[in-house]
Formats: sequence, structure tokens, C-alpha cells
Amino acid sequence: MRREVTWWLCAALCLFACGFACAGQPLGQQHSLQSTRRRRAASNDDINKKCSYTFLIPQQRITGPICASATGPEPDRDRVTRMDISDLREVLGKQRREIETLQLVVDVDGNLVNEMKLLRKESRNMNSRVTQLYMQLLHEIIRKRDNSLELALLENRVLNATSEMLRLASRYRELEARFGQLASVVNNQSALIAALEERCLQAYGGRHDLPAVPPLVPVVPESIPANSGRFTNEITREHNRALTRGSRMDAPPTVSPVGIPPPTLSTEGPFRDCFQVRQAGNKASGMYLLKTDGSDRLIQVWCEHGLDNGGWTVFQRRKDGSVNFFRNWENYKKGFGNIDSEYWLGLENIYNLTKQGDYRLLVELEDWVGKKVYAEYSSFRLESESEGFRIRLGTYQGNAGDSLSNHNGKPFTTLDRDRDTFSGNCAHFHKGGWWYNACGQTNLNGVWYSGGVYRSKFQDGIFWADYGGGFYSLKSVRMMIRPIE
Ligand SMILES: [Ca+2]
Repeated sequence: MRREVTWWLCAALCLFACGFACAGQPLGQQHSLQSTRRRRAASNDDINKKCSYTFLIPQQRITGPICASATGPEPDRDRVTRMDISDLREVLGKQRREIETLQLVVDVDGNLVNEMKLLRKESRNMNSRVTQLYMQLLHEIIRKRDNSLELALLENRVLNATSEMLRLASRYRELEARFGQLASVVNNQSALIAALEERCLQAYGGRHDLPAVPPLVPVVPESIPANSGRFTNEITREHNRALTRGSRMDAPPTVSPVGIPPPTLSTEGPFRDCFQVRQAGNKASGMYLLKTDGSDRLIQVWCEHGLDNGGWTVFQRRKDGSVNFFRNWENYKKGFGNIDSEYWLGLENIYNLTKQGDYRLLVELEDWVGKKVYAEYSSFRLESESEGFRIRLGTYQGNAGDSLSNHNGKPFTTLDRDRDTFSGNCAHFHKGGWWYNACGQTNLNGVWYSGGVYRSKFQDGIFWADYGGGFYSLKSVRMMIRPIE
């Protein structure tokens, strides 16, 4: 009886184990395949891993021994149980490993998912960044296109300006060449006119009713001022006004021009000349009072102390055309003009000055570019009025050329007193008063023309033939004397 109970318990345990491994298998099939599976278990490991036992459970209450097989139950019972447990453990271990493997896979997959999420996020960011860069690129392209258009516009403007500049330069050169041609034509015009007039006179040889015209001095001298190519007929407004009131030729010398404050007149003196003024210690150029020997008259004069140690007595000055020099004998005898501007000291005063001793003469000339030249004569004096204030000159030195020696020894001529050697009146042609010859090489009391070269029927400008020629009117002129030391 005890043996039967033990067997039963063992069978029940095996049934439990087998049921765990082979759940769902039909009982009849299990029993029918039992022997076959056992054979396969010896040769096939995979088959061994599966359940291969079937137990018959009596449907009635067990009251006696139970026969499970012909070979006896006890040896099979022990062997099956161990194999099954081993198989089960092996299966469990394998499943556990698979689960671990799957767990690893799941973990890896989880990491991959996270990485994918990160990558997706980065991808979105990159897309956003790419979109932003693309927009910037489009903006840059548009801006560069605009810049290109603007640059092209500017290039066109530069090209147009360059073209215009070249056109103007070409035009300027043409005008310059044209001006040169015209200047040349005008420069030769006077000589042509003179030749024509000479022919005319020859044609009317027997007739003497035509006025004689003095010969012209050389138009082109050896020394030419820098801007002698320029022509002008301008006469200063003051000079024009003076010419229109030609009847007022008896205007006395004035102390100062209207509207311009006069320079300080020294209260010292009177002196016999400016050299004595300088010797008295006066270093400033300006107006001083003189009283020449043998005369009771006080005269105002400009003393130049800033040139060659000073002491120069200025008796003639031209600078701006503010004074009309086309005057009669009496005016030239007594003097006229403004001491601090343009003036003529007067033949009588010059005569009295030079009578005091031995004087030398300095003529200072300035052209229209500011260049100054001079002509100095070793001696200078005038003879008395009865001799027509004849001029007496010494030897020349200087860089202006000797144009005054041609007048040496000639008496003074004005429009109303003709003492020149020409058949007509040189004062009429030269519009001044001078020691005319026939008529001469210089005309420092002529018409003050602005700009240098002038155009006139006669050579009536302030010319110095050896510096500028007969048709170049100087800008400023001074004639001054100083005792010979
Ligand atoms: Ca004459």
C-alpha cells in the first residue's frame, strides 16, 4: 500500500511538471507519441527540450496498483524527471538570455530612439538654419543685384563725365589755338595798318591835307612780359571819366583821393629833398613837405625809403589809372594828381629839385604778372622853362632796356605846346605829355590800360619799348631821383 501511494505522488509531480512545459497538449496525443519522442530525444537535442511524457490518470478512485507501461514505472520515472528539469532549466536559461538579449536590444533601441529624437531635433534645427541661410542668401543676391545696378549707373555717370571733360578739353584746346591765331593777327594789325596808311599817303603824294602819323615803335621787343599775349582795350572807369571831362585840364594836385583816407603827412621839415628826409632819420615811406632852394613854395611829395637805402624823391607815379594824364602845358608845369596815388610833381618842381645838385634817375616798371624791372640813369636834370624843360640824362644801367635815351635832350611837349621833332604833335597821338622825339620809345604819361597788351589806333598806352613793346601798357610806373653820393 505505501509503495502505491509513493508512486502516485511521483506521478502527480511529473504531471505537474509536464503540464507546465506542455500546456495545451491533448492528453491522447501525448500518450500516443510518448514512445516515439523518447527515441527522438536520444538523437535530437532540440526534440529533447520538449515534453515527451504522458500520464494516465484513472477516472476512478485508485484502489490497487497502476500499470503505466510494460517495462515498469520506477526506472523511467527517475530518468524523465531529471531530463525534464534539466531541459526546463536549459529552456529557462535560454529564454532568460533571450530576454536579456531582447532587453539589451530594447535598451539599444531605446538609445537609438533617443538618438533619433535628437537627430530629428537637430534636423529640424538644421532645416530652420538652412532656411534662414537661404533667405539671407536671397537677400544678399538681391542686394548685390541692386548694388550692381547702382554701380553700373555710377560707371555710366563717370563715363559721361569723362567724355564731357574730354570734349571740354578738346574745345579748350581749339579755343586756345583760335585765340593764339587771333592774337597773332591782332599783333600784326598795327603794322599792316601803318603800311596801308603809308601807301595811302604815297597815293595822295601831292596832297598835304592828310595828317601825318608818327612811326610805331617795335611791337615785339626783345624783352616780353609774361602775359603779353593777352589783349585788352579796358581803361579804368576813373580814367574814362577823366577823359570825358577833358576840359578840366587845370585841376590842381590834390592831397588825397576822395573816399580814401590820406596817409599821414609828416609835420617835420620842410626838407630840400627826400634824401635829406632820410638823413634826418625818417625811415617810413610817405608824404613829406619839401621846399627847394630858391623857391618859397612848399610842395608835397612822396618819399620812398624802402628801396635801395631810401631817400628817393618820386616825381611821377602810375598805378591804377585813377588820374587823367592827358593834360595841357600848365598842368604839366605845376603838377597834378594825388600824392599817395597817381601824380605828376610838375616840371617846375622837378627843375627846382634837380637844380639843387647832381641827381640820378631811377625808373621802376611793373608788368601785369607783378614782375618789376628798372632803368637807372647816372645823371638827371631838367633845363629851365625857356628851354622847354629839356631833359638831360646820363648813362643807362638796368634790366628794363634803355628806352629813355632816345628822348635825351628833348624839350617837353603837351597837346597845347608842340616842341617835338615830329611833323605833327606827338602828345596828340600818345595822349600824354612827354619829352617826345618823333615820337619816341617810351610814353610813361600815356593812357593806363588794364591787362597789358592793348589795341588802339595809336601807341598811346604806358609803354616802354624795350620792355613789352609799344602795345603793352605797364601796370605801374615810378620815376624818382636821388642825389649822387
Ligand atoms: Ca611836332
